[in-house]
Amino acid sequence: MSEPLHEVDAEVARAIAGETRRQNETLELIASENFVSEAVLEAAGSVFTNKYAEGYPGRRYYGGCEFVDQVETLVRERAKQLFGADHVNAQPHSGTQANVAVYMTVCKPGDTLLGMSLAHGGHLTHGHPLNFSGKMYRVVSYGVRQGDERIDYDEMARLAGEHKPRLIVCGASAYPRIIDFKRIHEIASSVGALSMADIAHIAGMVATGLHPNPFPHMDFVTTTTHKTLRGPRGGLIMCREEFAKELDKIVFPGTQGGPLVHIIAAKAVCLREALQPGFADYQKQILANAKTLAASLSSEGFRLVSGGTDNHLMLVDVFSRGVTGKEAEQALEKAGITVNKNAIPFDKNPPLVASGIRIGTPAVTTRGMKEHEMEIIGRLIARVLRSPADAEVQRQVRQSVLDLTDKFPLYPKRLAAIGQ
Ligand code: DSN
Repeated sequence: MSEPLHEVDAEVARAIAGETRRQNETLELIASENFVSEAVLEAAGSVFTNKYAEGYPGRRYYGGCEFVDQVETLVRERAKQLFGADHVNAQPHSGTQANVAVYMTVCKPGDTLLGMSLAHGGHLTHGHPLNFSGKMYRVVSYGVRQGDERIDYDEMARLAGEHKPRLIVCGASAYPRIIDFKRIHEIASSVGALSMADIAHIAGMVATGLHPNPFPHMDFVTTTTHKTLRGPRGGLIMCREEFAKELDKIVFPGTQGGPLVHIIAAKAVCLREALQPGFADYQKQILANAKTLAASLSSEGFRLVSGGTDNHLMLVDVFSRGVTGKEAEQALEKAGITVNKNAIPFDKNPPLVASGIRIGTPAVTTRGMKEHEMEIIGRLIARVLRSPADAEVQRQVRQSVLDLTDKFPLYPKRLAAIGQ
C-alpha cells in the first residue's frame, strides 16, 4: 500500500517522468491545453478518488459524504460568484458530458438544434453527424461568412426563423473572435428557442471580463475547467434557476453515476485561483501574447483566419503558403513546438489533412512567457514552416526551443525528482 509508484509500476512511473520532461522541454501551443498549479494537482491526486458520492450535497446515496459535500458546495458557490450564474452543477466529467446533460434537459430526440458547424470552428457536440448530438437531434448548422470569416448572425437568424429550433447552441473550439451572446439571445427569443453557450475555450476570459459574459443572456452555459480556466480536466454546467432541478436530475441519475470527487475538489481549487486578482493579469497576458504572436506570424507572411484574434487563439492558413495543416503539425512537433492541424472555414482539404493550424497562448503564458518570447516563437514557427521537410532547420529550431523553455521551468520540484 505504501510503496512509491516507481517501485510498484516502473513502466507507468517512466511514462509520467517522460511526459513531465516533454511538457517542460516543448512549447505547448495547443489552444485547449494548459498547465495546472501544484495545488490543483494535489487536489486531483487526493484521497477523494476513493469516495462514492452519488447524489448532491445533503442528499447522497452513500454515507461518509461530509467532506465531499464541502468541496462540491465550494465549486457551486465559487462558480456562481465567478460567472454570475443562478445555479451550478459541478459534476460533469467533461465538456461533452455537460453538453449531453443540457440537451437532454430541454430537447427530446428528434428536436431541432441549431449549432455552429465543426468545419467553421464549432465543436463535435454542437451537432456533428458522427457525434451523439448529430444522431439524436435534427441538426441545422450555422457558420462564418466567407468574406470576413466571422459568425454570420444574419444567416443564423434566417435559419432560426426557417427551422424553429428548440435550442440554439453557441461557443466554439476554433473561433478567434468575440461571440455576440446578446445577439444570439435575441435571435433565440424571436423564435421561442432556448439558448446555450459552450464557453469551454474562453471561460478564463469570461471570468475576468475580457470576453462578454453569456449571462444574463443565455439559458445554459457549459464549460470545461481545463482550458483558459487552468483547472483539472472536467466540466461544469450553469443555468437559470428555473432549469436547475431538471438539469441536476439529468446529470445524476440521468447520464452519470458517481461523481469524480477528486476532480471536483480540484475544480474548487482552480475556481479559488480564478477569483484571485492575479488571475485577471494572467488572462490579460494570454490575450496580449495571442495578439503579439498573431502579429508576428502575419509579418512573416502567414494569413490568419479573420485577420487576427480577439481571444487566446488564432487559426493560421498554412495551405496558402503551400503546406498542409498535417505537414505543419508534424514539422513543428519535430522542432519541439506542439500545435494541432485544424480545418479553416471553407476548407478544401479533408479534416485529417486540413489547411490550417490552431495556435493558442494559455499554456506558454502560464510558464511566464510574454510578448518578447511570442515574437521569438513567431519567428521559429515561420522558419520551420518555410522549409517543412528540412531536418536541419528542425534541429536548429529544436535547440532554440530548448534554450527558451530552459528559462521558464515547469514543475521544478517534479523535474528535480526525476533528476532533471
Ligand atoms: N478537443 C477540444 C479542443 O481541442 O478544442 C475541445 O473539446
